[in-house]
Amino acid sequence: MKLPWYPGHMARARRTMKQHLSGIDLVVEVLDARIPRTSRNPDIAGITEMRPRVVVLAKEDLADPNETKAWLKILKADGLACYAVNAETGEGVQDVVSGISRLALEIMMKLQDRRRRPRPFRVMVIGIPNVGKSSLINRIAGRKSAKTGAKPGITMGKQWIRVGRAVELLDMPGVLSPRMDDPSDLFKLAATGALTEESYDEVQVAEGLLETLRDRTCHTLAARFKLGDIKGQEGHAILRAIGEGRGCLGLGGTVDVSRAAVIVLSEFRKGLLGKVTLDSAADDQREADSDE
Ligand SMILES: Nc1nc2c(ncn2[C@@H]2O[C@H](COP(=O)(O)OP(=O)(O)O)[C@@H](O)[C@H]2O)c(=O)[nH]1
Ligand SMILES: [Mg+2]
Repeated sequence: MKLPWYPGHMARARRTMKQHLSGIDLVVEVLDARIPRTSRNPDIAGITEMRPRVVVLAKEDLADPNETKAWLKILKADGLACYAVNAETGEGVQDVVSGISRLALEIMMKLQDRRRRPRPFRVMVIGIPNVGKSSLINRIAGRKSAKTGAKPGITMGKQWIRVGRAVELLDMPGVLSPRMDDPSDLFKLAATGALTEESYDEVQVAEGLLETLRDRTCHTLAARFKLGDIKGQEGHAILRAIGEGRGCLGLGGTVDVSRAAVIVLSEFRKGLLGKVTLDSAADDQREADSDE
């Protein structure tokens, strides 16, 4: 798969993020709950210059709940505060806000001990494209405006959103590039919608995805597209059957697999083909164990 837009675009985004990082006390790292490993920038600690971090697994509504539990456990074992949320509906966001406020208080107490002047505690949200950063920021901001209503009084720089009493959140998210070490990373990023459409072949990705779904959410997949027995079937055969069923016909009545692929990817990303996590927590654990 080719990645025409990533290198230049991402290098620029990273520079912008680095500029905003000065004056930031804590970073909220947003990961995609379906790909907690692949959606994480491998150099996250270096990029954030070792600032304290809170991890948010967004799109938890689309991920396998058992995998999400296992991933939260792994992240917590690393000493990170972490939360699973639906950034679209706001489910779980209140816990993130409470967690940030608690950490802010702890860190500010330490700073005060060193006789620093009290100042607002500043937070930045970062993550790869399309992971849910803006949705999360909006949900946090929405909670705040719901609380204060239209009451005038508190004047804030327009770049900052107040969270709790002494915490401010930068309203501009930092964009990071994902892990892209091997083809399976690109497949996962493409399937979940983290890559622009022109950077991958949708038929190839849909076929790979269908084989994963065949093994993971077989009944949901078969019911959704009214398929017969798909056990052991290859991706291209399943895609063809889906195209036929949905009337994706091209010239001369042949099945238009491109159109079928677009349907499969779009329905997967809406969660209509089951709750699926593409990065297995158990695999990550095994890797970590063999590293020791
Ligand atoms: N189902 C679901 N969709 C989400 C969630 N968070 C964000 N989205 C959707 O994912 C897309 C990208 O979200 P956005 O906040 O713009 O991502 P950003 O590029 O990281 O700022 C949008 O269509 C959102 O509605 C979530 O937790 N669950
Ligand atoms: Mg955004």
